[in-house]
Amino acid sequence: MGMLDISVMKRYIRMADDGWHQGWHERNGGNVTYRLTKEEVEQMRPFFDAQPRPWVNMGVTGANLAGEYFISTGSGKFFRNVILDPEDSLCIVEINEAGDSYRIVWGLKNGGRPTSEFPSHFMNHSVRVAATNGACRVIYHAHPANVIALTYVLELTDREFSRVLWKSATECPVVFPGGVGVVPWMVPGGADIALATCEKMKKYEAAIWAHHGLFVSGPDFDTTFGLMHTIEKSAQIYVLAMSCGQGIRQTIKDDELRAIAKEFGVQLREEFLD
Ligand code: 2HA
Ligand code: ZN
Repeated sequence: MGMLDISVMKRYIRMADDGWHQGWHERNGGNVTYRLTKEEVEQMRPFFDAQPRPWVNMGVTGANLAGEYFISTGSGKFFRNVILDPEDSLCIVEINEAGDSYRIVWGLKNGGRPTSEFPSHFMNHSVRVAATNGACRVIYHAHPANVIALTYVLELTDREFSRVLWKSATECPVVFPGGVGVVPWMVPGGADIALATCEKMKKYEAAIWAHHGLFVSGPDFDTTFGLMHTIEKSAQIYVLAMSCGQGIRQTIKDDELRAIAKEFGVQLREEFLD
């Protein structure tokens, strides 16, 4: 029995590998963080380093995440390599009591630090934990090609993207009835994109980063990966349909979206409907 035999670690690694196989993680693209439950932390504690690494101030504060632990991909690490050597690619970090610093307690055995987007992930965990009464555990960022392609041709508004995605596959309004947010192009890795994403994630479970990728959240790996997958597949269908060269001849009508919502008992964001 070791760290890599623990169920949550296996499921985290499988998600990273699934993302690689989907083609969403060229080179070191993308990152994923998972907020461990108290029980999972206790399962893992025997395998933590005898000496944790020094505290690192994040420049952002999430008071509701004080004392939490996260699994994170490492900065500059490739999703493709996670399955080969998790202890080189991943780390577990502990958050201090002020909620403004982390320290590595396991992993990144050859050195390194958590993902360059860790401040973004951390702040978005803080926002989503508040928005979901503590249910949110996963923040996942990837570079799915069809979603990115649409940011070159659609109007960069929450309404436009939500409508196109809802109408490009019938299950979409059921999977993300709240719609998706759109963040304009920004420099990655900094505080500005973190703050802009947080503003969207107060309302939505997913935010598109123009000309860059997609940022999603959820309570577990299956739901979060499934949300990324569903949004990207819907974008792919729209791209395929437009690629036929004659435009969209027919699509799901707004009242049909309302009918789906009624049947499946979900609340669509009404302001996005005509
Ligand atoms: O990890 O995807 O946005 C590399 C990135 C940064
Ligand atoms: Zn990225």
